[in-house]
Amino acid sequence: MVPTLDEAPNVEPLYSRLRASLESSGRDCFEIVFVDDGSTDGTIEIIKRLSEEDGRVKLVVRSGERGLASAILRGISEAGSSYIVVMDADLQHPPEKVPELLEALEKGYDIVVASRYARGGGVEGWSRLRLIISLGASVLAWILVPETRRTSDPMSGFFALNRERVKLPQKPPPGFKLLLEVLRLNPQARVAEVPYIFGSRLGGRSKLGFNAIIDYLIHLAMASTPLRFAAVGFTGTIINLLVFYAFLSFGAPLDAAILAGFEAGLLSNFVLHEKFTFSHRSYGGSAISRLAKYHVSSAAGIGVGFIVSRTLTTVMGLDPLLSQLLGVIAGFTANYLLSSRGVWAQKSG
Ligand SMILES: Nc1nc2c(ncn2[C@@H]2O[C@H](COP(=O)(O)OP(=O)(O)OP(=O)(O)O)[C@@H](O)[C@H]2O)c(=O)[nH]1
Ligand SMILES: [Mg+2]
Repeated sequence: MVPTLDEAPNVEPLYSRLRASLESSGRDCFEIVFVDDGSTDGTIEIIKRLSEEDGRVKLVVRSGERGLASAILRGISEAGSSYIVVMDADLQHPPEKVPELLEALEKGYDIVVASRYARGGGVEGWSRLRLIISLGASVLAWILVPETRRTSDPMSGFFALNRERVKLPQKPPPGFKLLLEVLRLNPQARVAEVPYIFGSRLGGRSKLGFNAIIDYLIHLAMASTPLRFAAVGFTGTIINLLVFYAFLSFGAPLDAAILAGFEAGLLSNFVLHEKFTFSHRSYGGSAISRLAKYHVSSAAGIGVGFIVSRTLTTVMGLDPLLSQLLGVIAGFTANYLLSSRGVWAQKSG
């Protein structure tokens, strides 16, 4: 499937090369779905003509809707087959690589990423600034969205997937990077890579602007399981303090107020982790057993935080406030790792 927006000089050469590459690999039975968001440069007319000449070319024109990720989702839903390849119209994604992507799907991989950063891949004609931005964006994804670590190029716009085995987002993520969302939603998926050289645009002009960077950062923040975990922890702390204060105001003993505050924060965190933080995973066991385990991981977090804070102050002579802060970070990390790998661990297979 190919999203298009003002790509008039490119669609015909793309069609010819794609067709030649598929046919010479022995694949006659395919469909090329173009999703256009109201091009005004004649793109639509060219694709219409191609579709009249070749029944395997299909055109969807959306009006009133825009956005690359949602256009791709629409294209996938319009396509008739289980094996889907997503690629740009401007020939930066070489059509000659498509058979390799399909072969990997045929071998049983669920997601195949055409990667600029795998051995043998690369980019052509990029300025130093664009290289730095792309590298920075990859590093951020690696840190914030661990599910992307299965590929060297989670921001690729050139990828293939088996629609029967891959869960797609209900709503399009903000911005350009649908693959990142697909990787996040399918932590169990088998991922393969095919290296390629990202060429220069054949014709037309780029739609990638500054807004794409902002959209990407918003997307990363929303897609990041550790950040979600931290945000939920923050709400839990507020609930803890509110319940603690309410208990004290009603004359409860201090110990009871402390424990009630912790338990209320923990329960609310638990519900939010189930419904929000880890909602994209399929995890095992009963809710009761997860709740019990979450008590253990939270207690372990407090224990680790206590030991770190205490050690830094007493043994290393660090400022107590700084030690306590580092203790909080260590405790948070311990709780996150135990929760993510124990309580809500993704079931394999
Ligand atoms: N349907 C649709 N297609 C879009 C939209 N924005 C971009 N595209 C298409 O998505 C593909 C990628 O856009 P590009 O502008 O080439 O982005 P890029 O490859 O990251 O940037 P360049 O290297 O500058 O070309 C192209 O085929 C565009 O025509 C959109 O809002 N709707
Ligand atoms: Mg491009």
